Amino acid sequence: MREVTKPVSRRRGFRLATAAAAVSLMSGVLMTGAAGPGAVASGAASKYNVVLIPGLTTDPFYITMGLGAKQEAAKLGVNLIWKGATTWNKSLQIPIVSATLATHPSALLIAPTDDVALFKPMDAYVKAGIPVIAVDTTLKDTSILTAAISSDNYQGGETAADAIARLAHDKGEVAVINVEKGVSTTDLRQAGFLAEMKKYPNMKVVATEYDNDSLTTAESQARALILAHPGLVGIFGTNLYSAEGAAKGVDAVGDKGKVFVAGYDAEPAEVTLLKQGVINILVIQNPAEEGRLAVLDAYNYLTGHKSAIQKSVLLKNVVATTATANNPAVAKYYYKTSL
Ligand code: T6T
Repeated sequence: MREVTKPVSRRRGFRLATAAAAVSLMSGVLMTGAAGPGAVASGAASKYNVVLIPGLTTDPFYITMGLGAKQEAAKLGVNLIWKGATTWNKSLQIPIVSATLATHPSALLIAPTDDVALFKPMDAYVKAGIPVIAVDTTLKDTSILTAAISSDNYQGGETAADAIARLAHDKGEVAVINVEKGVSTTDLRQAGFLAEMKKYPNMKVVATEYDNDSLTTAESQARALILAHPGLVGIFGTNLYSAEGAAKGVDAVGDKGKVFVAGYDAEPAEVTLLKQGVINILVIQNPAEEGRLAVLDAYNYLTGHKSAIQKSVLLKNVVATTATANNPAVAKYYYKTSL
């Protein structure tokens, strides 16, 4: 029988769960179960168990996404289960995705760590009649997805290129420190950066490194890049760990203000480096909103309001520079570190 709940509009503002929520904050487990306005009756155990599998559970980007998802779940009366690997690694994520299918959740929200390797394990849900929503990263073949929610990653890469060019007066050598190939978000950021750099005839991209999401690897790569390329004026770190590692490498060799760093994301250590002028610009995403929309899409699907779901959403980025780092309009987007 079809549910009689009304579809919940995606435009509705971001609202914190209040008294209704008996929210469990334990990692890897159920995070809510209380009813919100327009959702299941207060006190009733939710019949919807929605699983959120992030790229990794320890990354403030995904923690902030988890918070947004948790708040929306509390409002809608959905049980949210948060689980995943503690490091970025498809061979760790795939078994978690596959094992979770045996629990028969109502919906899967997932940031796939590889745009091809995760297809099969995600498709197994679809074959079992469970909707799958990609949040942050996505697949190459999106045909199995109920929805995909991300940021404008290509535009973020372009912004990073323009920022370094401006700081370096449109000339010099630059490098990219990326995560690994096959990650939809960071691949697009790199593509946007490389394409935008072509607009500057006196600038040259001399290297692209892959750090496997390791801050310490990114740091040594930055040091090595600086040694190998005396004309280096900028590094683009395509995600949180790449950016923070790049900045630490630049700082360690005393090249702050000589090698400009454009980074992605905004966890506390990055924000400190931004304020110190080691990182010059951060492209910040809105992971809380991504999490909120993913839960909402799942809810609308499960309650028979599929027409309220937008198949593909790209959220706008926010840019922070050393000059604007303390501006509350920017600072409100800084990431959280605990659920
Ligand atoms: O930049 C985010 C996310 O968007 C990306 O897909 C993977 O890296 C982060 O989680 C930051 O570490």
